Amino acid sequence: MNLSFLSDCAVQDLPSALAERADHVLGGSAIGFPAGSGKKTDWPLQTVVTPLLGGNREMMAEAWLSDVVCLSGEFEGIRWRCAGPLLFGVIELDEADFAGQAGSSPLQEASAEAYRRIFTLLDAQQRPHLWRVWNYLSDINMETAGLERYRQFNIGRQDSFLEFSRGATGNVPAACALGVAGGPLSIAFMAGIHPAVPVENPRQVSAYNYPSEYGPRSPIFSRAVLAYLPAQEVLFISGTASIVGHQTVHPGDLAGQCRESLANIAAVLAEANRLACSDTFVMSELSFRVYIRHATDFLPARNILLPLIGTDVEIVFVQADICRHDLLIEIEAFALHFLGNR
Ligand code: 3EB
Repeated sequence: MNLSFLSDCAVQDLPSALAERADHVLGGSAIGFPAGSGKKTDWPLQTVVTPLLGGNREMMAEAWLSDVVCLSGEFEGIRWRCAGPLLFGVIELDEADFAGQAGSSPLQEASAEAYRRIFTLLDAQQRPHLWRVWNYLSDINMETAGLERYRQFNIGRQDSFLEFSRGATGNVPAACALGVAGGPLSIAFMAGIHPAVPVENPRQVSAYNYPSEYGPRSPIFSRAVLAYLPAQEVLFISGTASIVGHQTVHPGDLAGQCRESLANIAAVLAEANRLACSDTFVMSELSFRVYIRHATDFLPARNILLPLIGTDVEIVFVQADICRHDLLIEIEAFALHFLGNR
């Protein structure tokens, strides 16, 4: 089974881009503001309702494609598809459906429940290893009942990892966690039969070891993972920000944060290349998604990033809130290599 990626496609072009291969679509994401009816796909599609920056379109979509026909299913609100060793799914939970209790907010409960359902599905489908997770929630920096919502999410996420006896350190997926204006807790995930190889950043404390000043429970993600299909190596680089050690650096300085985020990606890339089996991964071949807190920072951020990354690269710019109030930008990336006959 081989994986491919359909990048940055105008949503209205999606049906024709995927014509004849709709049963080969593992899943995908659409970012922007849905125009008109918002037709439902029959494959898992994560819809992220937040402004796209810089394009002339309201919404764009990306999709993961398999060269074999996918199997589809639905489980406790998760829409999923499977192809070969891979499973991709999307779950959306409305916080209003969770009561919350003393010491546990509705968001914390929704987060724990979402991961519980994901782990239950992955175990049942025998693709237990999470490779990559995309988390979106509303008002991520808002404090309710004395705790920032991102920190509430982290409690729920960690609770479920522990409940399912999944380590909360070391072998954990690549991820991102961003804030959008409203809507449900939305989590997309890719998982496999085989565990991914975690990659950390020597310039940063591992997120799962952050000290308690960033919240009562640590975030659970690896800085990157290398994951394997029979003939391919996939590199997922997690959301990467202007953090050195465990501290935010260059607060209030967009240019500084852009450069530091890229220095972190370069460091993760070097670590990944130490472990990788295929040809060296280089910055200019990556597909990037850049999250920018203030839409007005788009042009200056692009003008700083493009000369450093390369002008002929795939980059989608999106407005989203970053999980620390002092972070202005976060960058994630991935690449897909064929394995040689070594
Ligand atoms: C950081 O390095 C920035 O909670 O899943 C990046 C990637 C960040 C993933 C997550 C958070 C997450 O801490 C924030």
